[in-house]
Amino acid sequence: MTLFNAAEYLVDRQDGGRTAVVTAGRTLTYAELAAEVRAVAAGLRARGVRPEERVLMCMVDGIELYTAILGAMYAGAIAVPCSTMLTGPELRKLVLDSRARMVLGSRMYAPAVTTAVEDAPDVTEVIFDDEWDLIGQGSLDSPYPTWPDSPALWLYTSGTTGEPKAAMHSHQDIRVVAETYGQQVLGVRPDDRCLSVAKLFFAYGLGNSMFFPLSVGAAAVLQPSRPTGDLIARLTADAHVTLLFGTPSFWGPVLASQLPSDSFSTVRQGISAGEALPPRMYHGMLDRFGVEVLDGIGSTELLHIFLSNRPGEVRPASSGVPVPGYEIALRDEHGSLITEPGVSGELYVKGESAATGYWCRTSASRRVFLGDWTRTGDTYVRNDDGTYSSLGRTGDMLKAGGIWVTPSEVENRLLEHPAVAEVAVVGVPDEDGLDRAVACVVGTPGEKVDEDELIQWCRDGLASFKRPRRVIEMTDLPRTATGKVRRNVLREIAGQ
Ligand code: 3SK
Repeated sequence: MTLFNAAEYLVDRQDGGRTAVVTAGRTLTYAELAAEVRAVAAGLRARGVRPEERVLMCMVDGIELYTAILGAMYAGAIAVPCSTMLTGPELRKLVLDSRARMVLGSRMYAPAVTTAVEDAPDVTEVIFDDEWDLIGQGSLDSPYPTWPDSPALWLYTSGTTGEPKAAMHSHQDIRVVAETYGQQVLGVRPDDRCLSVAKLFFAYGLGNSMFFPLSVGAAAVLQPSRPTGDLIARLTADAHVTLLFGTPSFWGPVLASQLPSDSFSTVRQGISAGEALPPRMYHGMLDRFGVEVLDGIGSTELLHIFLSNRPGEVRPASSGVPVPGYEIALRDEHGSLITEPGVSGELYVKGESAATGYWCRTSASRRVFLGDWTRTGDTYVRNDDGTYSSLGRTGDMLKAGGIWVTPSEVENRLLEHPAVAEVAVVGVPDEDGLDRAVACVVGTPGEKVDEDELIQWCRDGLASFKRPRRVIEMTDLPRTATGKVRRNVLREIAGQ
């Protein structure tokens, strides 16, 4: 069988003199990156990590994490980058579940990492980034002879509720996403500089900052901190960023900020995923900053975006059309295919980058991975022009007076009000067990959130039954590590 190693594919095919990774402290050319990846691969091997064993990482975005992911894959091991936002006990679940052989950590996460590995039976060693000499020395001259289907990468996902489970990706999945969405939709090219607000432990961030740029000889710009609008704008200008990857929870505050209109003048394309991009944000970024933001939807299970708008052809309030190489279907609650536009159903996707399943979660795998098709758990509708629009997570819809209401429709109306910076609408049962729409609102700085006014605003702009019955003002919306609103938490808060 033909051999294929994704790390070799990413670091070894480019002109060695080109810039590959830019950080505040160091910049690496492709030749330097390849040497560091070979060194880490040799170090992991020398310390006993065998092919297909798991190397779990809880590390800040930077050159060590970058080379750890690539080095593990180069050595034939499985890279398991984990969220740095987890507590020690949460991280421990992933260490035990993955049966990681080695754990790599950033020193700043030492308390969580130490709790996580205590008495973990399979962990033989923990190495922090300030001990990098332990694995960053030798050189593994050729990659482990992996096949396209060999396991390369596990990414833990828990959706917005649920227990974490590892979606298992093989080496070929990485090439597939780079050559479909990365190259055919974004048209990533050697002179691009990619900056992602989503970190490397998230599938979205990994594609944005590693798979797409390295697949064509472009550069990734990494930054370790919380991605505020000011910081990202400064970095965009300093590093001449051309592709800027965000989420609605980033674009919203950028629009609420005082940033000057030329803040993103080097950016040729903005990209958004994680949640549907409200049209107000699409228009705001275009009108104020001249940045067209392409909205798309992906998933950890498919590794990256499979449904997306196209540059120059954006239909606001939609996730666009299937990415080349992917097929989309909508199915009703009985699994029957929906063929007419305007009828909502669960989004299914078929594509070569689908995970092989969840590690040791047979029943969850059987529910989600159905032969060639993967269930996304998102409710979508096909528009007359062939684009698809999100109606939210299946299960987040609410019934008001017996009629289905889509939270995003009410949220988009509320976002048009100047006092509303962020909002999530959830259904909360009243004393009779009937759903009542509650709007959880984060106010625009300097504006007053007035419950009656916002309810009236919805009455004026929507069918009256869709209006929220209550408005709760909050300082922040609870979000997952990947920026999705945790609606289950909001339902609890609103139900108290
Ligand atoms: O949430 C998304 O839309 C997404 C996009 C790319 C990769 C992974 C995910 C979950």
